[in-house]
Amino acid sequence: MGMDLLSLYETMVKIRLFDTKAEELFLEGKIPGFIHSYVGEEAIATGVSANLRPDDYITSTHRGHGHMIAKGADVKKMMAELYGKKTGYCKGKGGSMHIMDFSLGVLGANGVVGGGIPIAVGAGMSIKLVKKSDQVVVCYFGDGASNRGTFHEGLNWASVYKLPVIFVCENNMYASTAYMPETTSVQDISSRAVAYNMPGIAVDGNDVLAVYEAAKEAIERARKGEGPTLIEAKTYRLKGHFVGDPELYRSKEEVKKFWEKEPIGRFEKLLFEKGILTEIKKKEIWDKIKNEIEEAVKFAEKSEFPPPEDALTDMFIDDRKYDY
Ligand SMILES: Cc1ncc(C[n+]2csc(CCOP(=O)(O)OP(=O)(O)O)c2C)c(N)n1
Repeated sequence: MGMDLLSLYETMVKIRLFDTKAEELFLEGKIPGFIHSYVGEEAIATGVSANLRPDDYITSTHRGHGHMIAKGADVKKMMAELYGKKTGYCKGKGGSMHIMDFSLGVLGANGVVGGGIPIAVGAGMSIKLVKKSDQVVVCYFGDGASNRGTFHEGLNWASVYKLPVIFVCENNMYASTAYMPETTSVQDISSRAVAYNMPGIAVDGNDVLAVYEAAKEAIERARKGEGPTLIEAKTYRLKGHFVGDPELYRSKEEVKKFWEKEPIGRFEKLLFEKGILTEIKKKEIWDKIKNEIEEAVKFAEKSEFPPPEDALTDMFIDDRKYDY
């Protein structure tokens, strides 16, 4: 991708509008399962992905729509997947939390907290030992996941083998109802990198350019074979843990305070100051993307559900054909 400021802005707006629409559709009862909104965290996936090549990999989480969109996903196929339709990325059998597409380098979103970490480390091993290429893997996870064993084991392994993995902790201050300072032994999750002998960088996760710069450096190191980095992007979860969350664990005032720091409005201000964005251009961009999302909804609604007899297809692979 690269750092074209307007394209960073467009990506953030697309993520915002996709998740805002998904929330609306879920509340109307059109989408089954769960929706975990990425609203407020758009700068992270956008800033990171702008440094990635199409052949680089990512692993994602239950809050992964933004990761997919930033990696270049088609919102039509994403929306169809949320609806559980045959035309979706996983033929409707993955849903919001399990979208994947190997052709985009998306090794999977994951409903298991911290579940993407060993997958990313495994992909790092394959790049280093089998493919011997300069691809990298970005591994997204939350502050809650950084308290799981997979995080500690994964970082240790990646460091020992100097794997090209960039661990991106999206610290949005909450792990469902748990407030991060009450559940986590350190103030900065990035400081945990010391224990695994890798650089640890804390960055303002609501500043897309700061994220871009931190990711650029980490990705360049990884491509050169200098090993993994832990980036902690400090942000805030502006919506409930899932759509429908009564949010009894935090005050409305706290949420309101963080809305004032949300990443899109903040970046917009800079773009206006630089004369890159005007009111007309802004409206044009929002209208274009709104239209794209509306088209995606129409596509999803028109598509068919997978037939019941397909329930067990695509669930398992015949691994006898692989030579390990
Ligand atoms: C192994 C595991 N434990 C618990 C859960 C239930 N759960 C789902 S999301 C979540 C919180 C995750 O918090 P965090 O990693 O900070 O990500 P965030 O939701 O803030 O993006 C929990 C505990 C789960 N899905 N998997």
